[in-house]
Amino acid sequence: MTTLLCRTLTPKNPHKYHVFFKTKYQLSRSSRPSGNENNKFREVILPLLIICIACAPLAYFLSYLIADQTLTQEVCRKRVVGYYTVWEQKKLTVNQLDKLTHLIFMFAYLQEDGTVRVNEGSDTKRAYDMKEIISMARKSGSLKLMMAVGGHEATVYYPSMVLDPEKKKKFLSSITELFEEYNIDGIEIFWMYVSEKDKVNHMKLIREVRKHLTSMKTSKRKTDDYVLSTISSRYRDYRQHIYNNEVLKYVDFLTVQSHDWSNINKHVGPIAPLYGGPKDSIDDAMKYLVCQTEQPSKLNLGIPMFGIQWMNTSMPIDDSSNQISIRKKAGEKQYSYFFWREEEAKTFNPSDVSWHEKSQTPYIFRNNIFLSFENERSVQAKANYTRMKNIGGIAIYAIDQDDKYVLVNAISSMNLCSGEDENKIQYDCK
Ligand SMILES: *[C@@H]1O[C@H](CO)[C@@H](O)[C@H](O)[C@H]1NC(C)=O
Ligand SMILES: CC(=O)N[C@H]1CO[C@H](CO)[C@@H](O)[C@@H]1O
Repeated sequence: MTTLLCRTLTPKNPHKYHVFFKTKYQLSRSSRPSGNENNKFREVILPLLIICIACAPLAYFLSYLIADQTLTQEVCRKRVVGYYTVWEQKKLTVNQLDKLTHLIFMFAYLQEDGTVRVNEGSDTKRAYDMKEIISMARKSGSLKLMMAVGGHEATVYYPSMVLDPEKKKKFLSSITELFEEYNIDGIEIFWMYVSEKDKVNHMKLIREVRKHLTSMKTSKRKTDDYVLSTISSRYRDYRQHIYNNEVLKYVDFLTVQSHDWSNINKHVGPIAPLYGGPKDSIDDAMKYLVCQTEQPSKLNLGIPMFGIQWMNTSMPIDDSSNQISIRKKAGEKQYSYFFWREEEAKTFNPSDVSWHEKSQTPYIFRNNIFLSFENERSVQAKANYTRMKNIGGIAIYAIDQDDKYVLVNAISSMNLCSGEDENKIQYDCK
């Protein structure tokens, strides 16, 4: 009962509690009670004070417990970004959107002539279906809707667009149209593999797009800034082709795409290894970016929701390279994608799943086929990493590839908040 009383008197924020308590204590001291007042002090206020003092640690502990449970990602502003594809079949649910801070529709494709558009037909339908569901989810929260501008082939179109003033004009005006057509809050420049020679142009483009968004905001009399983000590869060969410090001045966040198509056929091993390998693990890429920019709060750790299987492989995984060996015949397709929940329903036997300690990922090896994917344990390891290393958030690639939302739920059940200053560096950068 007394606990309850004190509990109800205790504001949730422990700091406020201290202020509250101190003020009351000082008040009763400074009023210097005498005579009747003194008796009243002894009979009423003092016992109450003692009770409160006695149960303060308990109340504090309780409020700490409760605060810890209700501490949403929003409180500490950690991002949970979900990509949503045009090519999968699965529909969005409002429930699923509750767990996200940003939803990124991919793709609004960059065309050869510089224009950007959502493809006619099923892509456009999917975009409008998404808008319908989003309108409900947005009423309850602060979900931001974005579109990824580019596509996996845009690696070719971006470099030619940035060099051609006509194409660039079309690019910027079709971005304005995207905002009008789909009522989005922002865009992501999805230029996957920036080459060394495009390094300056890439940075200038990001700067120009930010400028464009700012003037759009002014002309539309919006109060909130539009969101701008971009991506980087975890591979050393590519991540060095971005002026990260410059780019971070203009973007709200940058996602490290931990899976990487450019290397999928070359490197056979865990698709998104947290540790291990020579210089290309997620840990290595994150450390590189954090140490270079000193802005961990602007980075996201990307987590792939799809799995890959490689044929004709042989074990073991070499920890020093994070790779396994593969026999190749010219022209032979060596890999395919799968979704592990689907696969699990058909052929997975939980006892077949092994754990690779170094990369912190699960795998199955059978009949010389190596299957790499994410499960609850590996996504929790990545969420834990995000918190321990004070990274700004997580990006799920893509939410419609996670059949039963098992992994999305596993991620959102984790507390990503470190409680540290948002740009506190948790790496030894020397
Ligand atoms: C979380 O990360 C820390 C340090 O990075 C590690 O020591 C700890 O074992 C991790 N916990 C889990 C549950 O993965
Ligand atoms: C080079 C090699 O061994 N190729 C084999 C890879 O796996 C497929 C499917 O199991 C075989 O058909 C190939 O001969």
